[in-house]
Amino acid sequence: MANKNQTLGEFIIENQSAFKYTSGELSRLINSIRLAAKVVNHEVNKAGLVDITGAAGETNIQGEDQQKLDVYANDVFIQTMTKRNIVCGIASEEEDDFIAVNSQDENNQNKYVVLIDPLDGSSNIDVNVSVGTIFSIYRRVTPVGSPVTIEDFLQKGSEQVAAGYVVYGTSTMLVYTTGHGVNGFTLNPALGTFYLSHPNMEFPEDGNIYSVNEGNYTHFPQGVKNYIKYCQAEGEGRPYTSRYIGSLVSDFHRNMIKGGIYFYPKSSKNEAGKLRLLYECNPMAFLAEQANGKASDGHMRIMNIDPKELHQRIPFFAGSTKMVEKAEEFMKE
Ligand code: AHM
Ligand code: MG
Repeated sequence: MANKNQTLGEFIIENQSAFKYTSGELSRLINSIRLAAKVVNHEVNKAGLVDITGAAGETNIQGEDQQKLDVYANDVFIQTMTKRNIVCGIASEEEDDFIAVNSQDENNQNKYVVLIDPLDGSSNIDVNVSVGTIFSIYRRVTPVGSPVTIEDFLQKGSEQVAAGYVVYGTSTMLVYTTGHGVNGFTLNPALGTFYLSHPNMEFPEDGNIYSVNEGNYTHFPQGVKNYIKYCQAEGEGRPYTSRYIGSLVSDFHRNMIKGGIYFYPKSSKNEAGKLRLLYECNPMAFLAEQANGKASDGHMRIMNIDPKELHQRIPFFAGSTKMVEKAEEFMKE
């Protein structure tokens, strides 16, 4: 049972026995994500102070290479996981191809691959608006001791073993699931420790917040336009209120606490929407379902979609179950 004020470290140990495969490998992996998140958090917090938000490839006054924070976060997560030798493969939104981590070594018994969006919503960094990290963990499907292949990464979301996000916001939180509900931990920056602050997070079944980039309105399919008009019309609990940060993690996080729907539909500008199935939609869908919510592409369950390529994009609707179902009704028309 989740105790408030437990540290994330204590929580991981205590819940290890709840996993089907209890070699401790998944616990070590989540621990390394926790560590990398703290490093990235430290850097994100300094973003306004140092000249770190400059373009990648520039050199700062000390002669150090400047990195954009998204490049920095990518390096931190990849290095933390590869140096500790706890995964056999990593795919990142920032990398063209997946990275094999000693996967051909017979002594490498690591079973997990991680897919990660190291810094999502990075266009918000320069203006001090919250950003996030999203991660998704699968068991490899190819045999241990052989090189990882694309099949290990192109798995349906329903095969996820764990998923989560870090939101670098007014406070920094790590929220994750291993398929037994969703728990949220808040970082105490003075101690560098995450504490369980939000046990058993759940989307309210219904809500009154809709989050979409309405600047794309004229390019949306008719079903989406009609749904937006429905959100704005008088009715039971309506008009809804519109909230859009433009940072998926933050919009999703708020909607999970307050009740709402986030959607990034396809448009005449983006045939498949904008968000990536593997790095963004699947992990958020796993969290949504584990928190009693729902995630769909407007027609079908996100986690049932068979991925075709690493950087595949997909329309995305996620949030309070009744709201997502309502949006799907409009999409059918
Ligand atoms: P990114 O991975 O390039 O940061 O893009 C993903 C982000 C999401 O966090 C956010 O919800 C969306 O893009 C905002 O897009 P837009 O500016 O088109 O509304
Ligand atoms: Mg992203």
